[in-house]
Amino acid sequence: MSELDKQAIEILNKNDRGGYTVPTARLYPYQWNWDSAFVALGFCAFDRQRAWQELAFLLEGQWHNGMIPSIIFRSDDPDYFPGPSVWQTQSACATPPSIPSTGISQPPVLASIVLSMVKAGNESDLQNAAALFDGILNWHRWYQSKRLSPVSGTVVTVHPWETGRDNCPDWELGLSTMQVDPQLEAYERQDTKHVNPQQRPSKLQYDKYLSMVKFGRERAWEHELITANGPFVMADPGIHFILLRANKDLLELAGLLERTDVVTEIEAFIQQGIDTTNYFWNESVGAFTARNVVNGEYSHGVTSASALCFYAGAGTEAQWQRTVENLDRIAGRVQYMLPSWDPDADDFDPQRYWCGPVWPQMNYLLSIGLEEQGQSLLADRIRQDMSRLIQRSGFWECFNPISGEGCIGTDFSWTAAIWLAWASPSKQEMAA
Ligand code: 9WN
Repeated sequence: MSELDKQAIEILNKNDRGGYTVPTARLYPYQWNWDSAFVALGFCAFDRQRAWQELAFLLEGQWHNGMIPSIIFRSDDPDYFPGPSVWQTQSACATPPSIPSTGISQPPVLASIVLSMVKAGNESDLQNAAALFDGILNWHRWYQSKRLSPVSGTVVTVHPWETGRDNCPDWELGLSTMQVDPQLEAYERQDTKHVNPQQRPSKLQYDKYLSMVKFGRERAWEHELITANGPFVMADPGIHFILLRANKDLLELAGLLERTDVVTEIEAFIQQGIDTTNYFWNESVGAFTARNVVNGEYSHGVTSASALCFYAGAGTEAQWQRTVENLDRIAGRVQYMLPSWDPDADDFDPQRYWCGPVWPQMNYLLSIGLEEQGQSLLADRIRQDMSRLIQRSGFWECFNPISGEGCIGTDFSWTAAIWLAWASPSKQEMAA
């Protein structure tokens, strides 16, 4: 075990709050949805029971309608804004969730991570997966019903925070067709007190994020209503491809668990995902990009989510070919792959959050997909670059793709987990 392997284990143990793990102390003091799924992969390297416990705690936050929220508020921590008193799920919802939370979700990587834990495990892992199966299926049902737009025919998102790629320039399209709520209450941000404000979203972006929260709260968090009439409705290739892959993996899991009763239903979800993939194809960019469902407008750059088409196994040969050409172009512009936003776009910023930095959990998903679809050179580069970034700078939230410096949060859980599960050279030797 290397020194960095030990450090990664220490970080996960340090961020453990007794059954669930915070992404990093102070800046993000709660349980986050997709963070926890990646964290479980990391725990698998040294404590499989703890890994399953992380996921069981995540499911505790599930709503009656199936949604697993983006953040579960087991306490009210003054270090984070907006906390439970802003989301008001307990007072606003007709049937409140058992634990206070946000009223939105996050990318559904859970089914895929559970499947990979089962494949690498034994009979007891299968039993743990069986206990989570219906919860995960109900979450996917929520996407396929409450987040399905009749306008685009795709699953959509109603808040940039729901995409996990919070202030990617993709979302400027949807932000530009909405107004800040004139009755928005005064508020005080906490994030900019913990980290460099230059690396975080702007004040105007926050005003709009909070206007969306106000809209949802005032509609009692009725998700169908928010999807139909919300101030921000966009189609995200990230959620689309992750959900499509998750449905395929859930189907495989159903097979392993002999759940024949749900096979036809999950197959229909997969077909729906395949049939709507073309909605995201942006011919002028040569990649799958986000779209504003309100007016059909396409985003103008290649993102790390664009390249998740390989992970989902979706798109045509020609679309994949053009995507690879774009990835090769980007590889020539940066030292470390894959930046979250196109380095040739005007609004590229290598230090600012989702406007450029490389994100460990994205590299993990991207590399799996590229490898599966025969793009080994790109898959290896993305994995080696992640490994080099952590060896150079440590366990940061994300990294500057040009200088390799770490950005935003330190001692970050998903970075430690991705290291242990996939990027560490000792892990790579074992896999070889
Ligand atoms: C809002 C926790 C989360 C990640 C997201 C990342 C960031 C939160 C924030 O941190 O979002 O959910 O306050 O900026 O964008 O992907 O899950 O690590």
